[in-house]
Amino acid sequence: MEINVNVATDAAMNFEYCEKENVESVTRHGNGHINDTFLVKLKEGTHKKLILQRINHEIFKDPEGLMENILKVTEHLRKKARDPYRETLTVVKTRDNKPFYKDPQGNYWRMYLYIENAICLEKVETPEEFYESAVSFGKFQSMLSDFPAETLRETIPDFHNTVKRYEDFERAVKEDRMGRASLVEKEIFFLRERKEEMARGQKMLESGELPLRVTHNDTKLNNIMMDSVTGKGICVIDLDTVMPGLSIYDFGDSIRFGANTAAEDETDLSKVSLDLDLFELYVKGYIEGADGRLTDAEICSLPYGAKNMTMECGMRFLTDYLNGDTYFKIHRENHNLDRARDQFKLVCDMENKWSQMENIVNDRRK
Ligand code: ADP
Ligand code: GN1
Ligand code: MG
Repeated sequence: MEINVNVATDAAMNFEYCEKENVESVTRHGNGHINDTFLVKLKEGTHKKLILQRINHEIFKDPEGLMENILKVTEHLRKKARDPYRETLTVVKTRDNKPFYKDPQGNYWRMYLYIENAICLEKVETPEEFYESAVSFGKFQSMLSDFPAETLRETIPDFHNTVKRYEDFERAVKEDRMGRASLVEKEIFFLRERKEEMARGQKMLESGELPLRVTHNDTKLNNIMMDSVTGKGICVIDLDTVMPGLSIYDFGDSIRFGANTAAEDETDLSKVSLDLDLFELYVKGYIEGADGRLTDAEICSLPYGAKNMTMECGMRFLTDYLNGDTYFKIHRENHNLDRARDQFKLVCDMENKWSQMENIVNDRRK
């Protein structure tokens, strides 16, 4: 359901700083697949720009718990930041001092201070930017290494449990609600062939080979704000999915999105491949940013994290295509199928470059 700007404007009026006569404009903002984001501009005051978001409560079933997580995590990060209002998100409260507003239709809204003089990149423009994003996500990992993970709610249970994701996929094939399964036999076969391999991460977690960490779980390049002058990574945003998880998956999701030579939904698959130079830079930045917190087993499993996140994401897009495009926002017919094919092409390219990926990572082990 597309949210109307007028509904967003009414919601904005419930937050601090947003008296009716002071609001200049409310406009749609950003490119996310899940929430609805708006930029609120004010006529006067210290904070002239604010970010207003409708939390997608079909997907995040416990928006109150989610906001509690975000408050806890941002408080923790704020204590470690040099410039707390730029280096971490600041939740703007409602006038009755709540971290969200629930409108009469049942929509949940939250507001953040706008981070000024910073940009979000949809694709890698220079290798340095990608390196910077790696350092930021690595630091995020290390800054939260002393955070009590057990106090966090699981905002989407089994979010990167690839075994569960595989079961969802097989269910979608079986139900075939839209009659689309026969159109994607090749893609279904592709995933079935890789079922065992996809379960490996979960097994390494259960056996204790890989530790449970506080992770971001959506480490796309566009979830980092970069300083528009220095190009340095300043703030990790989009904290809805911060919960316990695997560090190799945070690493992997960044590679999936940022080291792809094409966009996530490119239809010309000849353009899709893994950029090994960017992969190498990200390995370097992530390990440096994590500042000694990653175990040897985690470092060794980074290539697997990249491949498995790409496979899982492709599988989620394909599942959504089979289910009738109910989860990810789509902007054209077959958009989810295009995205899935793109991810599977990237997986194939990683398989071709596997020994090079392993060598790059091995060179960084102590
Ligand atoms: P989604 O979950 O839909 O991806 P995000 O929280 O990532 O939502 O926000 C979408 C976009 O809004 C971001 O890519 C960024 O451009 C912008 N944005 C979000 N929070 C802020 C902020 N505090 N300051 C400035 N821009 C922001
Ligand atoms: C979604 O909201 P956005 O666009 O940052 C999704 C991620 C996927 C990503 C694919 C909560 O992220 O898991 O990797 O799309 N977020 C959720 O682009 O499912
Ligand atoms: Mg985002």
